[in-house]
Amino acid sequence: MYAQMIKSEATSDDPEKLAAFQARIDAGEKIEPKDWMPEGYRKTLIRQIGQHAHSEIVGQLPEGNWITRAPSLERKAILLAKVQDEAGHGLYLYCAAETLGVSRDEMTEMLLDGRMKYSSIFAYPTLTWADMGAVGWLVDGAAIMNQVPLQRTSFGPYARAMIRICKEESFHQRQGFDIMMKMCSGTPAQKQMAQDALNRFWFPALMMFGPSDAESTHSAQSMAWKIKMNSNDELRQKFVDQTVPQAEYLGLTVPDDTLAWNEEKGGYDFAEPDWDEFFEVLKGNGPCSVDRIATRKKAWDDGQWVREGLMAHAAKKRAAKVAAE
Ligand code: FAQ
Repeated sequence: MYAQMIKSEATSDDPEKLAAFQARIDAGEKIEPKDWMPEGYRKTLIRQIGQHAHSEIVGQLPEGNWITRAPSLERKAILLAKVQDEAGHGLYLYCAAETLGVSRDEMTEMLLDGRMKYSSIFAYPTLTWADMGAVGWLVDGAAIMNQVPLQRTSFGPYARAMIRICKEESFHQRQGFDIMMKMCSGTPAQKQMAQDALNRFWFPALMMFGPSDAESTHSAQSMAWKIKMNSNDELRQKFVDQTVPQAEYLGLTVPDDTLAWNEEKGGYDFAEPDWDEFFEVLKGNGPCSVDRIATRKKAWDDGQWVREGLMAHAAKKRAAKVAAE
């Protein structure tokens, strides 16, 4: 079905319908699944929402890694709840994408065979407990910066899913910052562990917003369709401006010698991440890329019997209903 949709994108949309559609977007109306939409709009949404869903699901892995090793029962319960929230986010987002005519199975297959991506940040390892703090503080912090504006995105199911997701991400960000505060007010070794986590996660967190505006292939069209509300560089700048004072409050040093407040622009000047590294991660060459996909593939294969059982049950119920009619 998805393959058919991609084919049909080649047929150009009716210009009158396109103009009426753009007028609805410009007037701030929400587009709902059964409304007419350009094939490019549908395809872009499937790509973005599907990749977002995959990111939430794959994003459970680096933190799931620490559930059994959390330093106290309370920390374990909090981390467990957070990781379960991420699973919930993935499920709402898969549902939102399914309203566009793609199935969850198809999206999963595309993730596993490399046709769909997941956020670059989850290709990095979580080496110490302080990484749980850095992930909550920086990764959820970056996710919120990107997702709060998406509550106003033009596609109704996506915008509505974002409302709940953002509330939960705010809790996640706070719990991460709380871990960092504890580590930074602990022993010198604990504070050093927090600094090391910041050193390793700073640039990968900046990469979460995507390539620079000059390199972004989708931004212009996605912003015209209000699938994206801000450019990648705008959000990256806002994230740096918000996060640097938080690092100062913690007594940590952002690992960027060039970082300086720029009075004129009212924001920080900062170093770009290593974009070669980013594009390597996107190609599946991140430090944990192979492991992440192998883990998802194993989960998918292990769940085969459940899917078959559900289908057999549904077929049996259908047959019983037909026999009774
Ligand atoms: N990683 O033209 P653009 C989270 C790709 S949720 C991987 O700028 P676009 C919660 C992009 O797909 C994190 N790929 O693309 C959590 C495109 O390739 P394609 C996920 C990336 O779509 C926290 C190409 O580069 N959030 O963290 C990345 O307009 C803690 C060109 O780029 C979302 O998905 C990247 N970082 O803008 C969970 C939010 N950046 O597809 C667990 C929604 C770019 O043509 C624990 N998504 N690419 O092959 C978005 O806002 C956008 O899709 C962007 C990228 C901003 C990510």
